[in-house]
Amino acid sequence: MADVARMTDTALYALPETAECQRVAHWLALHGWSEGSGGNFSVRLDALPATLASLNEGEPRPVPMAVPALGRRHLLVSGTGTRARDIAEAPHEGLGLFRIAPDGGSYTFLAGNDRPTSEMPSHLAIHAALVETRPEHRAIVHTHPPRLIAATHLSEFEDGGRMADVLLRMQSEALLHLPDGFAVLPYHLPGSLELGIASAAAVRRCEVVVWRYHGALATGRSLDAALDTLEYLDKTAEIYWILRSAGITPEGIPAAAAEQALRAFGRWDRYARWRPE
Ligand code: 2HA
Ligand code: ZN
Repeated sequence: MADVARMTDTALYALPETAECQRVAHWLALHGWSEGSGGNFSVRLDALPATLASLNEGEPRPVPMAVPALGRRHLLVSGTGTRARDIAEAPHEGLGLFRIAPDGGSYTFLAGNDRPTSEMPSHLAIHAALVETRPEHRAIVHTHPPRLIAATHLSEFEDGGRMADVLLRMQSEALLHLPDGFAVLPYHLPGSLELGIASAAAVRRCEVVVWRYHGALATGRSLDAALDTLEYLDKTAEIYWILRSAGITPEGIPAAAAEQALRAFGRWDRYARWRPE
């Protein structure tokens, strides 16, 4: 038994995605965004090495909403109650590997930590939406960047489109990286299916979803890419609060300059689709 467990851990360690999880968990902790056991992440794997693919599966666990788009696929998921800083050091203890049933109605545990994140409903719903809308996005990072969360408390940002426009016009690179803007969801119960359904609908339109009074999530080709995106966005919130703390209400990049930059990079149409009047 101990030998099987050791072999499984070794196979889990050998996955390139595990190294990615370690790297990103380390940075989430360093940023101070994933405090304690806050935040979670997952990567979708379409194929597994034989050592992992042939493992005995645990009992099927029903999913709160069927996700047929994920049938037969695998998710490497951070575990509930796990710390990012611990996953960085001992990924086999914090990460779990799960297989979705062919009909998308349940999943089974394969290896690692058998208790997935409390936000599993969101991860499942979002991955299902990604398979249909941009299958190259295999990763989801959810974390709690404080400057961004603080901005969701402002009554002037009750309109999420306005919040996205004001923040993204704090810095040219952020605007160019996120021409689709970001969605801001009303407050939902953490871990709820409602939060998952609303998030999955939002990721069909853009790569970042801000959960009001809670945190943010990004999708990406890799966990590193999703973290990059959150870093670009967090930088805008940092600039915004530096100025507000100095008593200045920033006007942001002038509209004409923003348009010029977006047109120069062929991204104007994507921004024009959602920007507030
Ligand atoms: O994992 O961040 O949203 C703890 C959370 C729940
Ligand atoms: Zn959270």
